[in-house]
Amino acid sequence: MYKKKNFFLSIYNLGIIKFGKFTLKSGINSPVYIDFRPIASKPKLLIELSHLLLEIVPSNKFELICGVPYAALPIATALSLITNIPLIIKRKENKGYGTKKMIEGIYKKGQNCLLIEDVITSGASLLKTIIDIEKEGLIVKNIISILDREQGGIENIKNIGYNIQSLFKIKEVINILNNKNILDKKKIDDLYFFLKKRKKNYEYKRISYEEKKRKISHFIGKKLIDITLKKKTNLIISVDLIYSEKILELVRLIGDKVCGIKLHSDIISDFSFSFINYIKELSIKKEFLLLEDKKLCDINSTNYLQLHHGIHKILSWTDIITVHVIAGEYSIRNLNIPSNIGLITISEMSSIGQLIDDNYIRKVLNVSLNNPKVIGTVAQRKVDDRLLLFTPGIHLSINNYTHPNTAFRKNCSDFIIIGRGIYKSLDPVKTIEEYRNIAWKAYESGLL
Ligand code: 5BU
Repeated sequence: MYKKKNFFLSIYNLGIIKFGKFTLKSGINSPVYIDFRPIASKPKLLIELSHLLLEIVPSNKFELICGVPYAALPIATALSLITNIPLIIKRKENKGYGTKKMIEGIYKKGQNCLLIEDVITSGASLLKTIIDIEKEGLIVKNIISILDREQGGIENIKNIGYNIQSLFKIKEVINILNNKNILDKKKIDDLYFFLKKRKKNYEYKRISYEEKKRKISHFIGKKLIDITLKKKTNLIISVDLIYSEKILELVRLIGDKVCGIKLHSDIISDFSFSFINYIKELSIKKEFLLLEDKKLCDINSTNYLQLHHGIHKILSWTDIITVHVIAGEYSIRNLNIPSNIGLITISEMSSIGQLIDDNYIRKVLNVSLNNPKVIGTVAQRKVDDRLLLFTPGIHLSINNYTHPNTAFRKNCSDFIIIGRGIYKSLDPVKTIEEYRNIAWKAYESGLL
């Protein structure tokens, strides 16, 4: 214990804990930020840390070592050097060329790999590493995190069957600092308040539609929320059918239960403006908005032409249009979009193997927040509360899809987009009622 305490005080002096207001990778605000990277520059402390880790899991219990990138890499390297046990490296993203391997180094299927994480919060980054390591046929028998923020990450990882231990717990290190009179009372109170407030299993407290309506400024975003609250539905159905009569048939059946109907107008084989008149009429009668999933992605002048010309004339009927902003913020400026039409940017896609990374997402969120035409974004994670969050890739029973509970409670989504789950259902009316109940309850329980 003495060794541990002294070690902690030495690393604390390197500035690994900062107090203030921080937004964590997961989107939540925290009064404390912990960063183990400075230890990389202190070889003696790395060695000391390695010995402490070996007291938790001795070297005869593993054949390989891997650190969750990036902060745990030097720690894992030090452990490898003092034990002479080989290191493997997990990439954050694959190179996109060559072998496309996520794990680098020399290893054989069936080998037992010790995983090191620096700080565990929800366990999400750790889980990504576990998945990539297991894909290579390796076995993860033991995981050590240096510090547990006591926000449910350890339980999350244990719940899915892994043996994980932590060198320090946040409350333990607060005590160490407190006993040395290093922290003032306010900092300690803020920290305890924060730790108490965060729910178990790391589900965020989401904000209500009413509060969100106050945060956003675009008319069409507010209208979508009004419809949602009035009809008590946060479902947008993607009617990806290729004949207009089939689309209308389904929309007549389910229009009452949705806040939006999403179309890909360019897949409709018999697209016509009489179809548009019918669906527009339905959208007024049954009160839902129309979304055209155009995914504009070109330079500004081409985006302009695609919006204002061509056979679909989407600006003449849609309420919302989706856009990729890969061409940058100017690609969606001055497009002469009427004030009653909103844009939804695409920050992240739902497909397995999508090429978007964290940096790109951050940049899209910035572009979105700085363009008054943008009402929200598509993503598979929590984003800024000033944007409406739309989540596709939803299904109640298919594994690769996201469940509405995850979308609303964990990711704080505002609307889920469902396609095949409804239009391929043998009884779409019954199925949509099921989705609607589950999704509404998931939204409401996220508020608690
Ligand atoms: P599904 O049948 O529920 O998988 O249909 C989802 C719809 O949402 C479909 O029209 C896609 O084009 C659309 N989509 C998506 O699935 N994932 C994304 O990331 C984006 C759009 Br953006």
